[in-house]
Amino acid sequence: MKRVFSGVQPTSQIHIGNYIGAIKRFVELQNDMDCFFCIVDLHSVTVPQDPKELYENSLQLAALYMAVGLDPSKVTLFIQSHVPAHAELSWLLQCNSYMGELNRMTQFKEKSLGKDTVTTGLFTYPILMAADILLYDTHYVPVGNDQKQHLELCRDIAIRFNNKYGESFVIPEPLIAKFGARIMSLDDATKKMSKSNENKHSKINLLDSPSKIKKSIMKAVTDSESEVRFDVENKPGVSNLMTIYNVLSGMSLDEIEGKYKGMGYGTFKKDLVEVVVSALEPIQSRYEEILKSGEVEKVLKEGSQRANEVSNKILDRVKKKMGFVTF
Ligand code: AQP
Repeated sequence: MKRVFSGVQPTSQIHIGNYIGAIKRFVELQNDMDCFFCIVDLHSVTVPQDPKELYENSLQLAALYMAVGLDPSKVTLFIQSHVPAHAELSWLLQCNSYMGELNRMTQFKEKSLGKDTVTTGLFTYPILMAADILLYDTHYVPVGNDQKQHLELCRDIAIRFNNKYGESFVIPEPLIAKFGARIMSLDDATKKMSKSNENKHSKINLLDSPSKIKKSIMKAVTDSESEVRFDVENKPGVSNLMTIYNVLSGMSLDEIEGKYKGMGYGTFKKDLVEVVVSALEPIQSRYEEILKSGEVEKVLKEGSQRANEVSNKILDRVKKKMGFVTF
């Protein structure tokens, strides 16, 4: 069975960009692949976190993973910091990668822009991500489009390591959807929907109430025309809303265009509210049930046990190749 690894940071609330670009796809893969899905808490502390919020967000994300349909009897769900091999392999890979490579990472440039100081962790973040993936002999990594460059770096590091020390790592392939891999911000369709955007109406979180969803969609930027038409270049706002509509309802773009021909944006947006609310309602009620059931802790403990078993073997293999004494 091919292996899949991916992770989400327990930072702030999870939005529909994270869902459509990554988490929804995790659910689609769980029946056919050996999947490891991680709450990447070590990544989240590359920028300041309130300890209480980090704790709560980590458990909430585990409950959300299950609420969207990830079945713990099929997939391994775990918290990154419960598997020390991630940090250890990250160090070994840091000693086999170069400043120049990291200097080229656009996410670091964006996240450090305008800041007086940034942590070294933010700079070396992509190496930790490479360690996460390579530790599980991963074949496929489902991620949003913003992670493409990090995945390329991961592959470069693995290929170079294999050439230097002999076959050590499986070379992973990114799984980036052709459609929905970059959901844009509702207040500025030229930027990706982002957790860190301070405007709460720039995004729809998975746990948002119907009235908040309605407000955010009704406020979403469109353009001065009134035609519901998919044209990313000239109509980025409308095209983004159509993408969300398409992915959450299953209706094709042609069908959406046909349905709203001559009707303007008002009706289209009102229906989109319905589409989003009905897609999120079952997730939200299941989320509440899971939180009450107390099963999150048990799932995470079992997940970390399996993740430790699998990753320790691979770490051992890598350390032997590098010449570390192992017994
Ligand atoms: N807008 C997006 N569209 C599609 N996919 C997205 N992802 C993130 N934003 C979008 C994908 O979600 C997965 C988990 O992301 P993360 O928790 O590691 O992400 P993040 O990139 O920190 O999330 P944000 O919202 O983008 O946070 P900030 O505000 O810090 O920039 C990944 O697979 C990611 O590609």
